Amino acid sequence: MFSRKNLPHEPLPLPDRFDYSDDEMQARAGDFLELMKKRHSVRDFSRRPVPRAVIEKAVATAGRAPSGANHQPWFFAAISDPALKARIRAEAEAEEERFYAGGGGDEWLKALEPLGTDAAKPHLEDAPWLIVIFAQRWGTFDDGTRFKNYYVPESVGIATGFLIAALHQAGLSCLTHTPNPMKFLNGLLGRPESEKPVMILAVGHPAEGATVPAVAKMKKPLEQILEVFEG
Ligand code: IYR
Repeated sequence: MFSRKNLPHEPLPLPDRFDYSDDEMQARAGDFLELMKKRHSVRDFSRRPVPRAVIEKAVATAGRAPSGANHQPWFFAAISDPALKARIRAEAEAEEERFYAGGGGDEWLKALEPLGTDAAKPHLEDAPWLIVIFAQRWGTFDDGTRFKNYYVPESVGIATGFLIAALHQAGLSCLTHTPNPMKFLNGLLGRPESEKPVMILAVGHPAEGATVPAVAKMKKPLEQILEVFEG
């Protein structure tokens, strides 16, 4: 996509513009908050399939996120192939077993107690889609030479937020999953050394009887996450 040739700065008129009244803005902000309040991380997935086109739209949404120097330092691998999901599960569970056997350290394991998680990750096969998110630590020009990316974790984090919101808007649930280390995903998915796997997102419909841990409902109140310095 990028070439060594200099791209001049070319200002274009803002292509899209919204012009809501203050009341409309208030209503829309409230509607979106209500929608996002209904997002819950789900650990038990139904095997109901999800059309590929929905996943493609959600990933396209993620690709609209802002990024450092607009380098878009992300790559997504979407997997519905059962054999590949099974291999990812096996590798992830092997890492998780080490983690839960003590590798994670006492403090971390204690912090996870309220979530009720353990090394078993059946969702990696039950969920119809796994989306693996890679961060591109550096990019490569058309001529094969490297260029730097900037604010990579921030950019990929924002894109992942867009992705999760887009999946939720489509009526799907997901679980962010981060086996540690995740290097095995480069091998399984044929991704280059320049890319660091940052997360596996299991995506689908919740299973009948899916639960959420009570602790997940405890969100910090606005007063604890916002201080306003009004003029
Ligand atoms: N990767 C492990 C452990 C884990 C870590 C955090 I931080 C969580 O919020 C949840 C789990 C696992 O997926 O079980």
